[in-house]
Amino acid sequence: MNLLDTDALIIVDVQNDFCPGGSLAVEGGDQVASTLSGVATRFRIKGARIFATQDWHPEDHSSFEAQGGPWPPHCVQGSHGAELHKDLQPPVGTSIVRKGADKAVDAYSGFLDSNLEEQLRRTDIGRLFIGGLATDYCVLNTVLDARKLGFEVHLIEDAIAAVNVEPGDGEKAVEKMKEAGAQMTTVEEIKAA
Ligand code: VGL
Ligand code: ZN
Repeated sequence: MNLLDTDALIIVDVQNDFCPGGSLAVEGGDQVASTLSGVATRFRIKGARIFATQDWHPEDHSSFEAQGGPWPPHCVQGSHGAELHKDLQPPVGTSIVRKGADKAVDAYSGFLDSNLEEQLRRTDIGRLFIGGLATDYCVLNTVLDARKLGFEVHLIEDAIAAVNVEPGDGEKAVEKMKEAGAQMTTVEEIKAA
């Protein structure tokens, strides 16, 4: 595989609250942060675009337990938990995409309630390479929406980690992404590209 300057890397929700020590911690989230940092460097060298999404909720978001939702409070706008993990060092020129700001909508997909599609169309992006957190929620929904929108999608299968509310949720999500036509790639393949 050869990386092109019309490729884009989409780093999904690599934020403190989804990493060990955070309020909705995903096992291995911090490793995903440093792994994707290296991958992003590669994209930068190749002149490809890089996007990093952030879950970006108001304090009373409908997905929080106090509002009857399934999750503890997480990624509250402007909080430490909402910041990108320090081991993810997005190269200069990385575009930040915030979603989940609408109290009423749980925007698991980076394409929902954001301008990600518009940014990709404007710059004529062809292929999307996607990794981040969490496999079974925001990565899954971002990949499914990208496929619906007609993008060629490569899931970086060793740069994701799952919440696993039920054991096996992560694997099931990967199967769904494959069924939707996502191709699988690895960090090693990208670094060799
Ligand atoms: C996410 C649960 C709630 C995610 C976001 O980024 O995967 N999961 N909000
Ligand atoms: Zn959320």
